Amino acid sequence: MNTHTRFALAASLLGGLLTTAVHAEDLKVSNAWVREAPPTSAVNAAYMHIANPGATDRTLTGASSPQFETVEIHRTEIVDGMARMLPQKQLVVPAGGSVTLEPNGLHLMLIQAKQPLHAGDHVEIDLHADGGAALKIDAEVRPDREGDMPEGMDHSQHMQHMQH
Ligand SMILES: [Cu+2]
Repeated sequence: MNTHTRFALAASLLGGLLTTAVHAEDLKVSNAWVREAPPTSAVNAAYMHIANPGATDRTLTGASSPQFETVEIHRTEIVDGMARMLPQKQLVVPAGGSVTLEPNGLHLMLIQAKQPLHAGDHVEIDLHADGGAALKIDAEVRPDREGDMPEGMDHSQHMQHMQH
C-alpha cells in the first residue's frame, strides 16, 4: 500500500464517519415520553415527535433501550372495530416532514423492563436510522391517561374490543 492509497483510504473512512454524524443530526426528536404501565404489565409504549428538516427521506430501522429487553416499532390500527398492534419493519420520516408517535397510532413498544418504571423516571432509547446512524433520546415516564388505547397493558391481547 503506497502513501497515496493510504491517504485515499483514510479520507474515505473519515468521509464515512462524517456522513454518519450528519445523518444522525438530521432527525429532531421532541416530546418523547413513555406511558406508565401497571406493575403487572410486560410492556410500556413510547411516544414522540420526529422531524426531518433534511432534504432526503430518513428511515428508522429499529430501536433499542438499555432498560428493556426488546423494542419494536408498532402501529395500532382499527380493523372492523377491533384495535390491533401491527409490528412495523421500518418507519420513514419524509424529507422536510415529520412523524408523530402517539396513543392509538404509531408507538415504540418497550418490552420487558429490566427495572420497574414509575412516573418521573427517564428511559434512554436509541433510535437506529438508515446508514448506521443512531440517535439517543431521553423519554420521561408519564402517568397513564384515561381514554387512551391500552397499548401499555397486556401485550398478549393484541386485539381488543372498542365497545367497552
Ligand atoms: Cu405495541
